[in-house]
Amino acid sequence: MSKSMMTVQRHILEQERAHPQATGDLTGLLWDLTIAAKVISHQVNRGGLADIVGETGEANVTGDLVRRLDWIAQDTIYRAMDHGGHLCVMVSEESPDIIPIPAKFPKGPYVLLYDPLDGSSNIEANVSIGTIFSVHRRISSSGDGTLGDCLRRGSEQIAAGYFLYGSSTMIVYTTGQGVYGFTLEPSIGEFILSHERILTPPKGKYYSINEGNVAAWDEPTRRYIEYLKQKDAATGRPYSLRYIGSLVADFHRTLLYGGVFLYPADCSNPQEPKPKLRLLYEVAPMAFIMDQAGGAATTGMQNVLDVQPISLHDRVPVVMGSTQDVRVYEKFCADSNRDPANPTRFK
Ligand code: AHM
Ligand code: MG
Repeated sequence: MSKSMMTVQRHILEQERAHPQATGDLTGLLWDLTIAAKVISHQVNRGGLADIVGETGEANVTGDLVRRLDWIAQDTIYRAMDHGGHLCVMVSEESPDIIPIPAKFPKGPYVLLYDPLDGSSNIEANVSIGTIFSVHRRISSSGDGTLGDCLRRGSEQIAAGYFLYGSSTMIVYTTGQGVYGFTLEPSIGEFILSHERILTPPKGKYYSINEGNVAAWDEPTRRYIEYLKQKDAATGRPYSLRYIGSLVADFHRTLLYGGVFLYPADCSNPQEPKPKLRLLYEVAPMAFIMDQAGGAATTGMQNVLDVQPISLHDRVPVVMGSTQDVRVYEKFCADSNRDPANPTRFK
């Protein structure tokens, strides 16, 4: 098969073959996920037509309004993943607790953590949204997966990726052997390799942040963004701002073009900084992908991949993208009075 016609299924299989001890479970679970994503993509594309857009009125675990497409995405992934025998437990943004595998189905060696439809506040404006996933190998020995199987550092991830429902539908994923992107060819319903071995430029020209929150930023973030607005020595121009407000879309652009994506904590009350993005199924998988593409991801004081979650829906500040740009941000933080013992707290 020529490279231009490499399907994601074939690619996942070939990546797993590089590990002679592999059981096929990871391949199976990623295949199942691509099927769920095709269903979600179909529903998202119909968003403006079908009566599926709008709020259900219920609040999800993190207090957001659950939109009907979120619920459809959640249900689609759950039903695609619960019976394959590859998983022992799941975690979703839409569910407060761990999601067990039903007793009637076999349990497998992996844990799946996911955000079924991130960026859903953009749905009605036809803006790109996405599904984010993270895979860990279980640490419990057998039977039902446990909370301990889920509360893991990003550095332990076996695989991570996202589906982007944009002008085309894509999957970008890594199993720790580089980052690859595949675009859905709707006429045949297959994801075809379109982005071979993605590498983020070491330094970028763009920054991506919700600048409306400037009054709530911590001081190093404020100084860093001011710095990016000065004339850059390499280009003779300041960095340009690009912000969609949809993590998968903002991350995807940053991954391909370089630069930095930032979501700092809200420090309106400096005693109680409030990050927004969730570690386990939003930030950690993106950090793994960025790392595999040669970029970096930091909380300001710590590599995102080293952060130990305390609970399922923990949130962390994050700055990720081109390594040189992230290192400069870290320098701004190191020069400030942040408490290194607790990177989400500020003195
Ligand atoms: P969600 O999980 O409720 O969709 O929220 C996460 C989204 C991200 O996609 C995006 O990066 C961020 O929230 C945008 O937040 P803001 O509107 O505060 O800029
Ligand atoms: Mg989300």
